[in-house]
Amino acid sequence: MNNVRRKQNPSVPFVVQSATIALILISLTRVCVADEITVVVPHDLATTEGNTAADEFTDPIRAVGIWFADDFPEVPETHRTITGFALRPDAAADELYKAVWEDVTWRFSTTDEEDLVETLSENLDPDTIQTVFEGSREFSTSPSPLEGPRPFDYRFDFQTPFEYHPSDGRNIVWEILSPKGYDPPLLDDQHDFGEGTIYQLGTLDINGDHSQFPINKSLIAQFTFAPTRYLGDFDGNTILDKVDIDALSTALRTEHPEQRFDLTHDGQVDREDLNRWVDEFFGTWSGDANLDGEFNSTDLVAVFRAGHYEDRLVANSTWMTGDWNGDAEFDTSDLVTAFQTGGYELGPRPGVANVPEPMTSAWFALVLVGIALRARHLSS
Ligand SMILES: [Ca+2]
Ligand SMILES: [Ca+2]
Ligand SMILES: [Ca+2]
Ligand SMILES: [Ca+2]
Repeated sequence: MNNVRRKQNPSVPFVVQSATIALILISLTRVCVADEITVVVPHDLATTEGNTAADEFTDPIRAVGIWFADDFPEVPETHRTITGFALRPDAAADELYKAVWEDVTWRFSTTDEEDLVETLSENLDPDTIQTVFEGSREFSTSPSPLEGPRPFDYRFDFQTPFEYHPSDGRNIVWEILSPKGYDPPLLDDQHDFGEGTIYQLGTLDINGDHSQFPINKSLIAQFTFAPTRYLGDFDGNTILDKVDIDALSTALRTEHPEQRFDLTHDGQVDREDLNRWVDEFFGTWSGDANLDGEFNSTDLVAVFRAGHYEDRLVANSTWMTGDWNGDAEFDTSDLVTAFQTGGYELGPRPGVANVPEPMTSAWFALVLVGIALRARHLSS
């Protein structure tokens, strides 16, 4: 299973060896986090102290809350990815806080509803629900400033980003599952909305579904929005690279793939998702094996040098060794995919408004012949 790579052929011409070395050196990545932005919800309480939410739970707890699309300030259309949020300790929390929450799960979804209903599960939309964090997390808070509200330092950084844009008009619903309970600091929340509405609710029975404590206040939160391409960072290392696209390709071939690989949000993980990663998130062409942002002869030399073209090893190929349609093989269908996309020797991918026409079939046939000849030369 692990030894699928072929041995290096010592008779490969020096020029190809150099190209292979160059491939390794110039492989690029896309950094995702450089232009994150943060926004406070509700925005009119960004610099104003709210009420006090005094809750302590040392029993198992399951809790749900809501934030409203209308309460978000303007967020650029290019930033549709929430990478985390932070809560603000209340000004009355005069002690520094430090604690570890063990084995917690946070889930996000969206809703068209104006408030919550007391059956917890009915608030989470099965079409949009996504686990954004699972595991243990340490929290600590900073000393209070002399004036004004405290910093947003009660941070919930996501492992899996959540695609959301307030201009779509849907509200956010979040859920926390904590089998060991937790002991938060006093949190700053927004003003009372009055009786009869529910903006947070929970139960001390983690498997239970009926609310024991509905609350008509919502927490003040600071959200972090990253560029949308952050959705394609599957290993969470803040860069897009071959690890991410290979993870997506593997998901394509998995019977029950994780929902985070559904980049088009259509309920399926398929070639459309691969295309979105390549075209929109990484911003390159199908065929760009070394992910340097261009599809050119360097990529073809590299993939034929790797020697996976129509080899007899099953499911042994990756993006860098010529599998550009996600079936784990490098064969003619990958070349068809890449050349029909039409990026060969066009340089870096332009903006989506300026996508060139696919290559004509005659020119395409000529290129394929050239590739076949080169493949034969390299393998001889
Ligand atoms: Ca990554
Ligand atoms: Ca999809
Ligand atoms: Ca390339
Ligand atoms: Ca393939």
